[in-house]
Amino acid sequence: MKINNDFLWGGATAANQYEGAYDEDGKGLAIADVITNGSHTVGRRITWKNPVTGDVGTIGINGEPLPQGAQPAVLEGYYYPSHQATDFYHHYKEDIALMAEMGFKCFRMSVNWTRIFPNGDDEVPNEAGLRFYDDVFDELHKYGIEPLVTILHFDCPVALINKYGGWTNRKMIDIFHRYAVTLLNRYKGKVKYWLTINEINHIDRIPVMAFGTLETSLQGRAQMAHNMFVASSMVVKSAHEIDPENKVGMMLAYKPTYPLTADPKNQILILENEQKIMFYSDVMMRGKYPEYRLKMYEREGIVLDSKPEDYELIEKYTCDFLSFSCYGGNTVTVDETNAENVGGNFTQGVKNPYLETNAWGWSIDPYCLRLACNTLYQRYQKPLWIVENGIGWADELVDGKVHDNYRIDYLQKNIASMRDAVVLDGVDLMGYTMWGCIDIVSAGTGEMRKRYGFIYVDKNDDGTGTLKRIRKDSFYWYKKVIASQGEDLS
Ligand code: BGP
Repeated sequence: MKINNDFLWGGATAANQYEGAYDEDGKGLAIADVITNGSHTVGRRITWKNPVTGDVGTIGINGEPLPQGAQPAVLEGYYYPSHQATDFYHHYKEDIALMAEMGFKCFRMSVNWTRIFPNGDDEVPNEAGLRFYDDVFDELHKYGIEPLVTILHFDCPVALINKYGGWTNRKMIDIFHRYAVTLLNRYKGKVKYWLTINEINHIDRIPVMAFGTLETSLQGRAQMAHNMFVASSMVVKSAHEIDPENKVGMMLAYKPTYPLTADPKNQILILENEQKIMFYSDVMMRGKYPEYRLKMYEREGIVLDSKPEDYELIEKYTCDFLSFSCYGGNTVTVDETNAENVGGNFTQGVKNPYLETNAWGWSIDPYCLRLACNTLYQRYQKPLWIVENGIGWADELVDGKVHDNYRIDYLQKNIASMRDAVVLDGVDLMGYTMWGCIDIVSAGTGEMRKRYGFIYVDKNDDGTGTLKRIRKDSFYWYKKVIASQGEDLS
């Protein structure tokens, strides 16, 4: 079974986890630049300073608000993985050549907002930042690789947090739109696939880390979501006006959810969990707030600061396609008595007795992609794109080689499941970009040892390492998969 010729095979990354050069060539400070390293057991922290009192401190990344008067800041004595990351900024030519060698048809990356507008809302963009991405896109096109660009991936200029409190403020709508239009104009003809906001539903889990906000209450998060919906619709509108070739996608963190037992209460729990996630795609793909969400707002006394034009924009400018991340299924139960908790992509579930997990508790699920593709395609009937899937593993470099057969095994199962969705079920799937195609910093833990790549990067959790790039066994395997259009998974 083969996948169609025009299918976009490739890999995915994000600027805050890959680029480094956090203060070079005029780049401003972003939220990712003030997030410390952590591990599976020790959470990452956001460091802050109160410029008036001089107090300093940290908060967790799971929705804890910043104290009154505190501003995200780089402090002495902490290690910040984004500052160098795996240094795409100085290695992009070498890295893109390796991606081309694997046969990539596309490469998902994000733009660092603060490379373009150091304070988020500067009068003129930073030419050095714009030029860097010009060079990257030119390099990709040299090899016939199509860029897929995420405009906002776990990013927010710190200056905007300090000035406006972040996305709860309606001012962010126009500021973000202006940033996006700058990219759309500058890279017209070079980029035609865009994603507005990475994993927008993480507003509910990590609003400070992912989007930079001071207000994390339910009301605050509802307002953030609304402002982002309006901003994203404005970007869709402008993208189509600037170049009719442009295709703009939304990006959802999605995973199928399984009930641990046949207790119907588990099914209700799943229904409610799905509503929390699909609220975001319902608005961005169907163009209106779903009834279940409006009812919830009514019950909770949530009132949005909105204008009638917002709803017109949301309705008229839905996304062209839906992209999503999916690493494995999530298992839930109302009765947690004998259930073992496991992690996931910023989610928490229980151990599924039928599924293995990696060292970080993420499930290895041979069916998740077929299930996810079908659920989302049936609901929206719009093209889909799997933009994140993969497995984190503490790879070992032995005699200059990495034998990552566990990664090959995971990908064999996942790609077969994706192929079933396309070939057996007829899902309209635009592409597949394996997450972290080259080793980058883990978003969840800030570690280097949680590696996803086909390409190993010699860099350790403490920041040491030569940054040398080394092909893993999976590199040669993926090359074969792409060359055979997904037929040869052996
Ligand atoms: C998603 C993010 C990515 C990425 C991935 C893997 O939530 O969009 O940025 O990091 O998860 O997660 P982690 O790096 O925590 O293993």
